[in-house]
Amino acid sequence: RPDVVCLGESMVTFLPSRPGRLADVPSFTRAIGGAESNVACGLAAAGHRVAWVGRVGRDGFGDHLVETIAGHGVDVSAVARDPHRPTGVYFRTDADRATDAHEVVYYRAGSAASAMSPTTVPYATVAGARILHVTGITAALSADCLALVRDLTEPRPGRPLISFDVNHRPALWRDSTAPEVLLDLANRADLVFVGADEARRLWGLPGARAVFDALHRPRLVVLKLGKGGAEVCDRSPEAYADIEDADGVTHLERPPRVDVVSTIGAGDAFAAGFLSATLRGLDLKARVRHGHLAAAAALTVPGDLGTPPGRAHADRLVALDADAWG
Ligand code: KDG
Repeated sequence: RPDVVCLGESMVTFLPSRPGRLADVPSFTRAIGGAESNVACGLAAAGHRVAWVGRVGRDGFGDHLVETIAGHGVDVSAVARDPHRPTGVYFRTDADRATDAHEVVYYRAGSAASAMSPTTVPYATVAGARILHVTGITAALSADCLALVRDLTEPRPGRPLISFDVNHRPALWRDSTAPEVLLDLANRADLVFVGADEARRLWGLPGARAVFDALHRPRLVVLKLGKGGAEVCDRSPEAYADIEDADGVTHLERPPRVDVVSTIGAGDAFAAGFLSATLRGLDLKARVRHGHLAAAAALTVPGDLGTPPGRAHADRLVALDADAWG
């Protein structure tokens, strides 16, 4: 059985051949995207047994996704093929260097993945894994997909540790329920990843501590601050025993400085690095630093998936003192 199951929609992604408005980009290069399969690929690269659970069309794009993700070492045996609905795709532009603004156009309404439901993905699919990783993207795909995420995150004896990345994609939410729905899902999880911008936009919450205090179930909240690093709040103060400047509850860990090519996929890579170190039982500071290293690899390539340092190399980098980490 896999140690980790990552569930969600993956899409064929079209990356622009040059910067500028979508209206002006003349051609695109095919790549793959999908927040949860990105996390799965990152975990496989770090040497873990991981499965991606999703649904794609019975079409060439579906073949491409399944074959490419399998090629990263991810178990795709539970990926369903839908004979009636297509594989989702999306196009995007390069981000503006100063503002990080970019255009994204999804063609995924009515996609194969949007037909995932508690019936098509029974709990048995994830039972027995150590971690189940899901995101707020799935909640926005359809009522059935939301029901599925709710079902899989129900409190059950012996359920996997639930890792939830809020991943608020405003373009996918057709009504105003995102703040409430995503807060409820975060509250069903054990471990929550959220961007500082998302926490402020969705809930008006200004920091990791504020998010933490607004939730009752998660043991750990990781607030991602982009170039500022990541702030973590943990319910178990002993997790901080080795961190000198920790106040017992909140700790900020800075990232290495890199020349950013594209921020897309960096959050997923961070989650993969963090979860990998979690599976290995590393301390909290090392977990965040492994997240930062994996994110740095994704930040320096145009697509979603970077090539993070191997485990032994990453461990040496993580062990460097604070000067190296800025
Ligand atoms: O996290 C990267 C994802 O945003 C990208 O791969 C596409 O999953 C995606 C989405 O729904 O935005």
